[in-house]
Amino acid sequence: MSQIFKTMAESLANCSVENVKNSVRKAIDDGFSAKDILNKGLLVGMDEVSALFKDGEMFVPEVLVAAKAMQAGLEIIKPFLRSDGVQPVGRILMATVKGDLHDIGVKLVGMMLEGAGFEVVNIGVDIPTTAIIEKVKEIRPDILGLSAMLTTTMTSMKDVIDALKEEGVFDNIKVMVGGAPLSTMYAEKIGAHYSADANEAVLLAKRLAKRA
Ligand code: B12
Repeated sequence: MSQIFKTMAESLANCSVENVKNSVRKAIDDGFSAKDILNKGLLVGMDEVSALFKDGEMFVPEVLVAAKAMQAGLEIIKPFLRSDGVQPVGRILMATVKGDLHDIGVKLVGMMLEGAGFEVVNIGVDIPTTAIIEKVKEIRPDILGLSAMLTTTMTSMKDVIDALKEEGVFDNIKVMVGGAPLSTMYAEKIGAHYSADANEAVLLAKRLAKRA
């Protein structure tokens, strides 16, 4: 692996926002692709953060700074993930469900979808079911993307789908779900489509929007 990606991943795990930004900028200047910066640098660093958090070697305040560093890195590569001047291939509304504050993954998925030509409207984290339904009615997206990272919040996805059915809008929309505790089985059970990561999410969205 190139030294620059090693530095990037280490800086992320060390919670150094400035060093992450500098190494991402350097990698761009050195001609590395946004895809490589993401897959070989930033996501490797985030995996390390996840492992340290899981093992109790890193705590919430540090993970928050690492998350800031990740988002700063993503912001720098965002323009390079986009294909400019393309007509939107579909509109996607994205939200992290009620009680859940995780947004790195859902933002990354949103960026990749934008790069694939979708119009993405992300309404943020900890979004109550009623607010999601209101927004669906307002902007009428082709796809609704829901994210949950906690076993305690993933159940809200079913509430959203039940509410879509009650409001009579479920048949006009496809629902895509993602997040660490989810699975194809759970998604199918609640009437949604699952993808494990941002790359798969793009393929799935294209399929759901009947563009692939
Ligand atoms: C960063 C992080 C945090 C940060 C979040 C900062 C932020 N702005 O997002 C902070 C510090 C706030 C946090 C808090 C907490 N966290 Co946390 N967190 C993480 C951590 C380490 C990394 C998550 C991450 O960003 N990964 C990187 C991104 C790129 O990956 P991703 O999120 O999985 O997203 C990808 C896919 O899931 C998918 N995807 C995601 N969303 C969507 C949506 C759609 C539509 C699609 C198609 C795909 C998709 O595509 C993404 C890109 O490839 C995970 C560990 C882990 N293994 O996931 C724990 C983890 C999720 N957290 C956990 C816990 C327990 C908590 C806290 C309860 C801790 C506490 N004691 O307070 C709180 C809860 C706060 C809350 N109410 O939400 C647990 C959850 C356990 C569980 N099964 O419920 C985990 C798994 C850690 C662990 N092993 O214990 N956390």
